[in-house]
Amino acid sequence: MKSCSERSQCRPGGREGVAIVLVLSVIAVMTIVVVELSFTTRISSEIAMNQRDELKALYLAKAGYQYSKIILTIDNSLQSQIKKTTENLPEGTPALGFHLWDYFPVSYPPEVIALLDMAKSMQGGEEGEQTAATPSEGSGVESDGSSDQAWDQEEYYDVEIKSESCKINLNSLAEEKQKDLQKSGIFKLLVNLLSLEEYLEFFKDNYNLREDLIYAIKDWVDEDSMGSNPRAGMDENTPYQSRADRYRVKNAPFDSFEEIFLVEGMSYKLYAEIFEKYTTVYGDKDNKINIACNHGPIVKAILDQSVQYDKDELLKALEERGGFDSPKDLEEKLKEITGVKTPIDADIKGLLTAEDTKYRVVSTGTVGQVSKVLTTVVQRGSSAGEQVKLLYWRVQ
Ligand SMILES: [Ca+2]
Repeated sequence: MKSCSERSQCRPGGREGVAIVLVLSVIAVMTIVVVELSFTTRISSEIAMNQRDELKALYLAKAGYQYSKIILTIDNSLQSQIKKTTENLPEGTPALGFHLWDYFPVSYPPEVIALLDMAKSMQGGEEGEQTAATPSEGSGVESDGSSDQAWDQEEYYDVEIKSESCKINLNSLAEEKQKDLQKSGIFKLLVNLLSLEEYLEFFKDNYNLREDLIYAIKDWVDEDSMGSNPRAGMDENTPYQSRADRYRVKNAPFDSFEEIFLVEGMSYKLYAEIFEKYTTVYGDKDNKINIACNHGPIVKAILDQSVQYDKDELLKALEERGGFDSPKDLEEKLKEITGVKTPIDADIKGLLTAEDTKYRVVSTGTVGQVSKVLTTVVQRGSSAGEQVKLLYWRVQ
C-alpha cells in the first residue's frame, strides 16, 4: 500500500487540479485576447463609420455650394431684370431689394429645413440668422410614417449666403498713392471705424495704434518698401526685423484673410471684433462697399465730422424711417435727421454703392452627429447668366 507521507499525493484529484488551473489560465488568456480583438474591431469599425460620415458630410456641403452657385447665377439674371423694370419708375419709389435666397432656402431637403426653422421659431427661438438646423428630439418634426420621405432625416445640407460687398476691402489700400493716403476715402473710413466709441477700449494703451495699424496694412499690401506712417521710419520692414521670426512685408495683396495676423499691430481681439466682421480681402481691386446691407458700425464710420449727433440715436432714427436701400436714400435720410447738408464724408461717399458683387457662401453638410463646413467667397459675373468665380475655399 502506498504511504500518504506527501499531502499532494494523498489529496483526491491532485493532478486534475493542476489541469483545471492550466485550463482556466488558457481560458483567461483567450478571453483577454478575444475581448481585445473585439474592442479593436469595434473601434476600427467606428473610426471607419466616422470617416464615411465625414466624407458624406463633405460631399453634402459641396453639393450645397454647387446649388448656391446655380441660385446666384439665376439671381444675377433676376437682379438685371429688376434693374431694367425699375429704372423708369418715378424717383422715390422703394427699391425692390431682395435676393432669390430670401424666398427659396438654399438647403436640402429645403422643405424640411423650412419646417425645422418654423418648428424652432414656434418653440420660441428668435434666431434670425439661418444656420445649420439640427434635427433633434425636441425639434417637433418627426416622421409620422405616412409621408413619402425619400431622404434620410439625418443627412442634409444647409447654406447661408451673405453679401461680402458689405465689407471694406483692405487690398484696395494698395491702390492709394502714399502722398494722398490720409485724404483717401478708404483710409478715413477705416480710421473712423476703429475710432468708434465701442472700440475705444481696444486702443486705450495706445490710441495711435488705430492709424498705425492702417498704415501697416497699407505697407503690407502696396508694392513699394517705403514706410507710409509719418510716425515710423522710412523702411516699412523695420518693425518686422526685430521680431524673433524675422520676416519682410509682403508687398502684394492679401491672398487669404489669415495673413492679416502677420501685420504689425494686429491682434486676435481686433480681428474677431472688427476686422473679421467689417473688412475683407476678396475681390479684384473692388473697393466699393454696398451700404444697403450695412446698418451698424460702417454707417457710423461714413459720417462727416460736421455731424454732431449721437451715432446710436442716428441709427435708431434711420431704422424708424424704414432703413435705406442706396447711398442716395441714406444721404437723404441723414440730411433730414441731422439737418447737416453733407452728412456723409465727401471722400468716403465715392466708395459707396447699392450693388452686390461678392458673396460669402457657408455650406454645412450634416450626417448624424458629424458636420463639415465649407466656406467660400465668390464673385458674381458682371452680366446676367455669367458663372460665378471662386475667390476663396476652406473646409472645416
Ligand atoms: Ca509695401
